Amino acid sequence: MKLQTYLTRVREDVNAGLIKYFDRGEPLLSMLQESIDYTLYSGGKRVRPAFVFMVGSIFGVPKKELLSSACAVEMIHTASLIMDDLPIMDNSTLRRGKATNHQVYGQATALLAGIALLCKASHVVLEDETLPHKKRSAIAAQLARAAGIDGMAGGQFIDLISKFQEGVGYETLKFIHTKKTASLFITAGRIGAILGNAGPKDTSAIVSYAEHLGYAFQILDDLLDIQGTGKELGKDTRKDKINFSTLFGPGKARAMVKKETGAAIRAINRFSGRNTRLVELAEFLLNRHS
Ligand code: GRG
Repeated sequence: MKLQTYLTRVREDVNAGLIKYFDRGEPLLSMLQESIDYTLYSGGKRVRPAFVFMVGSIFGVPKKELLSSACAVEMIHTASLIMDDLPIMDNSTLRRGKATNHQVYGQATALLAGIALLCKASHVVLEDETLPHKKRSAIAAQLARAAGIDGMAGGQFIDLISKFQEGVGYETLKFIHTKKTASLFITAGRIGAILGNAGPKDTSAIVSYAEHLGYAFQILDDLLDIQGTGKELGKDTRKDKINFSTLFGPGKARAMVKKETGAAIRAINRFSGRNTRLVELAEFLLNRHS
């Protein structure tokens, strides 16, 4: 099966899961649910859930045991996009070619949609009856770590304050990218490894792949931001932000993306024969335009 077909199937499975996990039975909450669904179903690539499925399949985990985690990482990702776009953060008006959540539903509803998604992520895993309790709590701990101060919230904080600081360089950017973006990829990979009862060496190989991939992903995201148009990307472009491309130039940033993608692929050599999808995913992300 071609990667594009695989990703379409992941999107269908994840969309079905996301429908199932929200109750939608309370009319008083319909606007909050609408705000959640607005961003949840606005055309994301679903690469993080795809990564959960890919890692799970390396270790032979049945699809039904991966679904709650795949949906959970997408919920956290969606929450982070809604919050990232808020006026107090990046103040964006466009996301995936549509008005941002707060532009449509207002800031308070958008914030609550983000919080609800964030909490729902661990909720669905902790109540997943296909999984033993020990795995449920191990996965919930990973999700909480990815979202919190050790991950996305911490990375976003440094990203925001670095705009007002002198001398932001390579190390700070690496910190921001690893925390803000790679964390959720690392967690998605770790979860696949937990579900697959992977040993320490296999888990570190997956973590290393995810770290390099997530790092490359953010460098390219920023590069597309300065090179692409808002129309191509479907979001506001921010040419004033400090990142690899603005600091070292687009050529060096592109070279860095290639180098990190190569390192990601090398990290999973040990799964030779079972790693084709992960190699395809890394190459797909390297060649993406949005
Ligand atoms: C709510 C977990 C949480 C954290 C709060 C706002 C915030 C702190 C962190 C922001 C993190 C963030 C938005 C990082 C950028 C990651 C990134 C490059 C996103 C784009 O991912 P794609 O291209 O998006 O996969 P699609 O649209 O395909 O889903």
